[in-house]
Amino acid sequence: MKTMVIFYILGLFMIKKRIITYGTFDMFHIGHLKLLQRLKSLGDELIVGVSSDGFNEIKGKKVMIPYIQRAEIIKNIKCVDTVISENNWEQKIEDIKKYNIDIFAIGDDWKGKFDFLKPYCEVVYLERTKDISTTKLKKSLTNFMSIPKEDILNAFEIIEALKKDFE
Ligand code: C2G
Repeated sequence: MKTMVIFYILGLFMIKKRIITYGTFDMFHIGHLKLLQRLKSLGDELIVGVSSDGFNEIKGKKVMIPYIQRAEIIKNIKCVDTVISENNWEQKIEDIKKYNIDIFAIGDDWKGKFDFLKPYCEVVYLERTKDISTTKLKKSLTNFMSIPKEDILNAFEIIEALKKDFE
């Protein structure tokens, strides 16, 4: 019994390591997922600031998926514990204090940009996942959508004809 009480008290004092990150997470892809999973492996609790539509306008970023849906997607990622809205550049210090954050972490495309947070918590930059980005996805979609419908239909006809030749 005594041991159990000791363990219980110890558990109470067990310090939970809290991590925070921020991002747009538009057209959620494997790069986003791998980053969130690696972030969670740095500690116990992961808080994600999802950029609001208004903030993305400030960032000059055109977004396909509105905030409400991006936040819902991130909220339902297993390794994410809490989602907050990112509305401006200045809120990070307040968030770090408010959520008692141990680690601020983000992809290394932001390397050095958030070093000003070092007086408040550990700052970590993680390597991005190669060969995947929302920008690239948008470009391929635009290219695909720019192909005239007739050309696509013609291509299918040619493939159909070739298929018959091979049968
Ligand atoms: N990311 C990654 N690998 C990729 C693409 C993205 O690890 N192939 C990471 C980025 O480095 C970032 C996160 O996924 O940490 C979200 O990326 P974006 O949605 O592009 O976020 P961004 O618009 O850069 O917003 O205040 C900080 C900003 O909100 C960051």
